[in-house]
Amino acid sequence: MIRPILIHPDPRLKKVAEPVPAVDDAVRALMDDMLETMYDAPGIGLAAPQIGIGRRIIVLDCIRDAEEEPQPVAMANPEIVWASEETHTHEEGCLSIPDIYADVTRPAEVKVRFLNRDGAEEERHMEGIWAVCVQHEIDHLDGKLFIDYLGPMRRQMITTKMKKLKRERAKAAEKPAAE
Ligand code: GNR
Ligand code: NI
Repeated sequence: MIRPILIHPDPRLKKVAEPVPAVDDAVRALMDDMLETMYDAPGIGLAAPQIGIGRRIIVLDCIRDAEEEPQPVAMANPEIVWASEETHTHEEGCLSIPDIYADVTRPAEVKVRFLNRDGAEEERHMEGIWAVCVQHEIDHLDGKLFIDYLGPMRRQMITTKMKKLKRERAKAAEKPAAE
């Protein structure tokens, strides 16, 4: 099931998410909904708070080339257990902040420990766009957005823009165009 994605500002995007006690069928169903929602958007990652669920669950698939096999990954309770000294700057976007892009500097490589879809503990070394994406998603679980890395002026401008976008969307939903 495709779930609606929350748009910033929203108090649910600012909360620290709770760990899942175990990966059960309900968690697996949520992971599947999140992957479906992410592919539909389309995006390369999605965190549960973005669909209003305050649980530490993320999904990602950074394969963007349609010729390549998809590589869906679902993680519960992900933790960065190691980060490289070396950093990389990458232009980031967010499904909760549509059409806004900005450079963010983060560790270039990370090692992430998590529970996989089968509930087994797994560790993955990630680099390139995968490292960018997993750090962006784990930030969501801590109530953090990529615009929090920008200066206060730029962040405020983006927030104002998003409030306007939300108002316009609410209005459009209220008064659907005649068909
Ligand atoms: O789809 C997404 N693209 C993206 C591009 C650069 C850095 C991070 C991302 S994640 C984003 C989807 C999203 O908002 N996940 O939380
Ligand atoms: Ni995001």
